[in-house]
Formats: sequence, C-alpha cells, structure tokens
Amino acid sequence: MMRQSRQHGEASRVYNEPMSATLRSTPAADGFWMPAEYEPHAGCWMLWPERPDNWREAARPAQQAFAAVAAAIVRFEPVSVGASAAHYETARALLPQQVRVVELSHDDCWMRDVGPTFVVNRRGAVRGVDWRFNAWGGLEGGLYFPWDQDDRVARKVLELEGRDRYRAPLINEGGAVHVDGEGTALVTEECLLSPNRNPKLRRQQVEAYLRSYLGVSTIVWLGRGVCNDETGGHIDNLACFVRPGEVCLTWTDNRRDPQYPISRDALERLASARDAQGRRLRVHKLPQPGPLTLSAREARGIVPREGTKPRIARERLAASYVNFYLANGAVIFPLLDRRKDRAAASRLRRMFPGRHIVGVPAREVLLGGGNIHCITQQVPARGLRRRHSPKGAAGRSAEVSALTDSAGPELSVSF
Ligand code: KQY
Repeated sequence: MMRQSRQHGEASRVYNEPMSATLRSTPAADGFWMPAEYEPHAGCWMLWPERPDNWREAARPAQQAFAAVAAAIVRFEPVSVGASAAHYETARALLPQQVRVVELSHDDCWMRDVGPTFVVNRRGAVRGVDWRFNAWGGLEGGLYFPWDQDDRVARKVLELEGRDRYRAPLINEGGAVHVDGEGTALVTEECLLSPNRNPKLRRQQVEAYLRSYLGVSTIVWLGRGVCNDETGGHIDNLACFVRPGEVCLTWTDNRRDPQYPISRDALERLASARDAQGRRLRVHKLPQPGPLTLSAREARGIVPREGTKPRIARERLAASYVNFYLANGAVIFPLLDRRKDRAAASRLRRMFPGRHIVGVPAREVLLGGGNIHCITQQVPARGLRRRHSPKGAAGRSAEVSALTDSAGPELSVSF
C-alpha cells in the first residue's frame, strides 16, 4: 500500500511521504463524504474482546461470538481483526484463516465507535475521520476509564490502511451516525446533544461539524435511542438507512413497553422529515426481540472493577435487530430471541431483496452492551462515484441456504 509517485509513474514508489497524513482541512472542504453502508466495501475491521469487567467468563463466550461474526462476514468481504498482544494467539486460533489478525492495543472492542469513519470523493479516493472518543460519556457517566488506547485505534487503522486522516474536534462515535450516501445523516438528540460528549456545543454547532466531517447537507434528528442503551442513545441500535429514502426502525406494538414511546416518537419524526434530496422517508418497522434481561448467572460471570459501569442481574438489555451489518451482498444480523429471529429474518429479506440474510447468535455481544453493527466498521471500496447516485441500485440475487447450525465460529444461519 505504498504511495505511487505522481512524477515517476505507476511503477515507482516514494518512501518519503507519510502512509497516513493528518490533514488540517475537513472532508467536506476537500470534496469528501461518508458513503452509505449499503455501498460496496473493500473490507471490514473488528477488534477482539477480552475485558473481564465487561465480558463474562474472561470473555470466552464473547470471543466465540465475535469469531462467528467474523466468519460470517468474511464469506462476503475481507475482514481484519485487531487483538492485543496478550490475546493475539487466542484470536488467531479461533478466527478463520481467511481473517487477517493484527496486534492492536485497545481498551474494549467496539470498532464502530473507536475505528475511523471512512469518507470518499468523486475520484474514488478514501480517507478517514478520527473522532475524539471518551468511552460514551467520559467521567460523567462513561462506561470505563481509561480509554486512551481506544482513542488511538482509528489512527492506527488508517496507518494500516494507508489512508489520510482528519482528526475531528468533536467527541463522537461511529455508532452515533448513519448516512444515506446522498447527503442525509440520521442521529439522535439523546446522544449527539448529551452533556457528557460536547457540553459547550449547541445543536447548530454539532450540525456544522456533522456537515463538515460527514459531507452531509441534511440532518434528521430522532429523539431517544433504544431503551436502556448504555451508549446514550446510539442511532445504530434504533434505526438505519435501508437505501436512499428508506429507513428501518426498531419497533414494538406493546404500548406498556418503555420502548413504545421511543419508537413512536421516532416514527413521527421520520414521517415528517425530508431527506437531502427532498424525499419523504418510507419507514420499515422491525419488531424488537424480547424484551430481554441479563440473567443472574450471566451477571456473576463478570468481574466488577472500579471505574467500569457495573452490570446488574435482571437489567433490561438494549436488544435490537436493527444492529445488523451490511456486508457486500449480505445482511449479517444478530440472532437474539428464538421466538422472533425467523420473523426478523423475513422482514430483512423483504427490505433487502438482493442480499443473503445471515443470522449469527449474538446474545454474548449484546451482554457487552452492543451488537454486530457496533463491533464492525466497513472500509468503502475505491472507485469513481457520483455525488448523489440514483435510487434503487441493483443488488445480488437472493439465495436461501440450508441451516448450517454447526458448532464453533462457523455458527451462522442463512435464511
Ligand atoms: O452502539 C454501539 N455502536 C457500541 C456499543 C458499545 C457498548 C459499550 N459497552
């Protein structure tokens, strides 16, 4: 991935340019924007779980689950996993050989939030935004201390990818933003306006940063995130774009469920919103799993530590099927509730008719506070792009595979 010298043609390489320069401008000023997740990927990045104060049984069940997610994604695109020096051997042993494992320090393993948000330009160049990170709220309600290794992950990934970097002045996480790739961002007030992220910034200033660093022109604000979501209301657990003009929203019809007013409010806001292209949004409701709670046995497997948010038995888990990952030609979604997984798969098949629908058992990921979208980060494919592409790009043809319920990291179900 050495840079090509412009003066000396494609064959020669220069060794005196940085692999990843930190740029002083902004993506929007340079003609870059964040593409949608449903656009083509060059690959996917993940991290390896290990903290015993967040993952039960010294993270062993979570490691199996992460390995199954990586195995499901690598069928569709290259996957790289960062693991600490102490856990490199375990990660290498549990992950399929097609997955690249690199030694990478981190505090926890939420690549969506600590990794770079990639941006592209018309000529197909790829760069990355490195947001400031404070473990979802810093010392006032954040989830752990310290978080300095996490805050360095995006920069390291950009060096490994050989991509230039924008260091954004905003405290933000990848899971707090979704985009349609055509000028619209979807966010929540609970998260982006929370006093423990950027207390001095008002809505208009946050919007200005999102415009500059995501290259969007329209921001659709929803209210609160999923009930009891410890990230402070990340959009990626609540709603996402399915394609331009269409949004998937976690849903319950049970008016007594605390999620009901949250989803109802989001639905009303989406119904009255217009995207950057002036379209009204079509909303697909995706019924939530459960409600699910942390069991006493699961809680006992976590080693409490001062400075880390404790996990209490019977607490409600922020479970949502919306927390899926769109790989090239596939939807990798969390299996969370036997009574509802199949219905979720058929809704997803209707939403994404051209993609394989692959379910991966993900309760162990949920126990750590997030899900498949939160532990993954896509790298967009290089290639010429239009600033605003037309609606309805064709996907791959659908395929319904047999159940492949074998043990180990291959464990995933194709619907
Ligand atoms: O929602 C996400 N993008 C991340 C979840 C982080 C949970 C931390 N325990």
